[in-house]
Amino acid sequence: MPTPTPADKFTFGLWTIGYNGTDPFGGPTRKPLDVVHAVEKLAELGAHGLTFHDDDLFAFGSSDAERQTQIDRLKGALVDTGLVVPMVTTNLFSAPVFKDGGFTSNDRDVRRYAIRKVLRQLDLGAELGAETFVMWGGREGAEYDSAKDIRQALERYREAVNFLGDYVTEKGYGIRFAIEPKPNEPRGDILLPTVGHALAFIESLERPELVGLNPEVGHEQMAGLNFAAGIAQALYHGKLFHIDLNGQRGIKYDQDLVFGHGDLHNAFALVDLLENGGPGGTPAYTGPRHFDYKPSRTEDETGVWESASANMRTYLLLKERAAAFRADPEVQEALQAAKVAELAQPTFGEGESYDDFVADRSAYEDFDADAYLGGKGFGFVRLQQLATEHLLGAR
Ligand code: GLT
Ligand code: MN
Ligand code: MN
Repeated sequence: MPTPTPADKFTFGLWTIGYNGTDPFGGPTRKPLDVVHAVEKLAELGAHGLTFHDDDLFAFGSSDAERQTQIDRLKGALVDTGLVVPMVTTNLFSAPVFKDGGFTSNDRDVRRYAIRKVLRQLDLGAELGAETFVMWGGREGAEYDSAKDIRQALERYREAVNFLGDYVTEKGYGIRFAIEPKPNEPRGDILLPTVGHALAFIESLERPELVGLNPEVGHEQMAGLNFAAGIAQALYHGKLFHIDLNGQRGIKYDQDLVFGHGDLHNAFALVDLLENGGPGGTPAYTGPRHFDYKPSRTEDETGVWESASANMRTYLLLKERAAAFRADPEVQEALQAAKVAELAQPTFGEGESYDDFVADRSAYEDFDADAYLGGKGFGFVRLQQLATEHLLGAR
């Protein structure tokens, strides 16, 4: 069984292991988790870092002194354990003031307050050496179409993110922003619901280079989308700034299961992509492997730490399986037969002109399109079966 070490760059949200089991139908099933204990346990399990919302560390409405006490306690635990804080984020969704969102609330005073709350957390993130600031806009959305002018909401979102980009630039903070899409929950419909929506939005910003994505496995899967494929597109656009790993079983409420406890095939494809860069590549992503899961409310504290370990173990097992898949000569042969590498070949020849192309009889006149009826199969199913057998440890 592989053992996690800090070199694996596994990180956890304080709100994940700290989830007390509250859901819309019942209250807590676990007692509050202290941050110092959380850091010590994560270090013991081999994690690299901790991430947190302001309100995870010091309750909403804390005095400056209470806030500082908690920051100092966290700092002490980080020094004692060597854990780092590579990412922070702001809670703009729990307090009643954010019931219609933060950056895009219809209420202008709320929007101004939300941005001030973010600035405080950016200052703290910079102080702790965070490189990424996640923006999950769970309350940025609506239940009713006539209640929200979506175009103006996006304009206010832009205004906020542009302002934050100016802020970190002028302060000289080494922080980039990562937008986390989600289709719904808690709002009926959330703004920037998928990776694709967020990518388009980012291009509309004044400093698009400062803004990327923090896609979450379950959130794309809630929209019925292929997470590994979405990650590949985020990488293609240079926008995979951070990642939230977890598990989800189909299109339903956000489950936040342990990584791999959902669509295991897609988790295998994802780890293969992150670690091996897809066919014939090198690691495609070098940032933190961040787990954003919820230990099920059925678990006691022992179960919390077992589930934290399970995330890391599953990731490492999939990494081993992906390496074995890549190294298998039969897989290499199946990839060849499936022409996977041929897709890297440009469709047009170097310097080929429109006239050259039209004059190429092999492209059309002499091309045997009929050969594809009953012949020229790609063997993709065989390839998928080989992946399945590696995933099952049968090869
Ligand atoms: C919340 C949400 C997560 C986000 C967190 C960051 S908070 O728990 O469900 O997906 O990543 O704000
Ligand atoms: Mn989630
Ligand atoms: Mn998340």
